Amino acid sequence: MNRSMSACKRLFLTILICFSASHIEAQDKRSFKIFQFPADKIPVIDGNTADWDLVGQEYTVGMSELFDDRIDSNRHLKADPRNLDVKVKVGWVKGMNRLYFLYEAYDDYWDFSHPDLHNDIFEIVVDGDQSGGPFIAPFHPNKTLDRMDAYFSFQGVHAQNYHIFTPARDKDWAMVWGSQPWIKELPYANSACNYKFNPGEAGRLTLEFWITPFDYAGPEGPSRAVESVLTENKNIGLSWAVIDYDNVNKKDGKNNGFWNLSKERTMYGDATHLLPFKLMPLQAQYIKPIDAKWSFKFTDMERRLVSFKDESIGDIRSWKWDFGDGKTSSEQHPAHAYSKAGQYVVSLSVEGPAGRSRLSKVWDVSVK
Ligand SMILES: [Ca+2]
Ligand SMILES: [Ca+2]
Ligand SMILES: [Ca+2]
Repeated sequence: MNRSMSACKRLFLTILICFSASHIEAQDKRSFKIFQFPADKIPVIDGNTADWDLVGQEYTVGMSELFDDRIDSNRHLKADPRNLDVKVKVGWVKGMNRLYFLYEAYDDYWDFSHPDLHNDIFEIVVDGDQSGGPFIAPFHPNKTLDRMDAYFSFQGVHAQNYHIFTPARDKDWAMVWGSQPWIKELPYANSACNYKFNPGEAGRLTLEFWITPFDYAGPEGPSRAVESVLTENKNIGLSWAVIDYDNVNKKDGKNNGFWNLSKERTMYGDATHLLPFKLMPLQAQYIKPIDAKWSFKFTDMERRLVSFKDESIGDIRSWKWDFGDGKTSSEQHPAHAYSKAGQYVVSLSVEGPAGRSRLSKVWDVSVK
């Protein structure tokens, strides 16, 4: 009796271990990187790729990462570069809530003469704060809700889907699949495309664009919208799909290929299935070895009390603050009370093995 119980237990444990192992294996552990452009090397949106030359190969996402999910999302079909070959790079600039993309593609048949969705498409889905969850009307948790009510209150509101036409001829550059088409216009997005082929021909296409991800983007327009704040080392949720149409006369509306970065087809409407993309720091060659930086806050305007924060870059051994009123400090993050109202020139000088650096700000610190 005892022996059979323990055999039973062992069998149960084995099954449990096998089940959890296969479950873990099924999880998609991939993550990707977003290149940080230095502020003086922001790409110009002109379809010319030269300003992406500084982005290393480790940032390129190619066909080997994509799944043709018309067949089976767990089967990794081998892409045929004679039919379709795409490379994508993603970038950002610290201080701006924009995602830059470079999309370079070869297609044996560029399908773009129809005015509707029958068009070669680069589809991107972004969830800037990784809120996750469904974001299109058919996936709304309340199935009794009127479909158009769900569309306006929900679709694209906390994560966004762009169908970008490659190329767009006699057509707007993208379809925002949601109730906020204003997000594809300046100052929230911009794009440029470069190609030399006619409909039905083979060739290469370059698409360069940026978008602004939103934590809230409603149908009423930008007045109440909330941009996703992009900060260094943060992950955002992102995925894309390449929809390849290779026959202008195809009447059934079906595409010839649907290559998805996420293994989950429904990433197009459920942000849970997006993949983490990390907003990378600047590469070392774009950072000065020592660079004085600082910020300040009014702690108490009545007492003219200001707190200063050192944000200098590099190995720093000493700090010298000049508050502009004849007083100084050698603390890293000092607080200072001004005795008189006025506009002050404040400077921070820092020193370390790499040398010295000073940053002064003229009249930013003004107290009354
Ligand atoms: Ca460019
Ligand atoms: Ca093709
Ligand atoms: Ca095509």
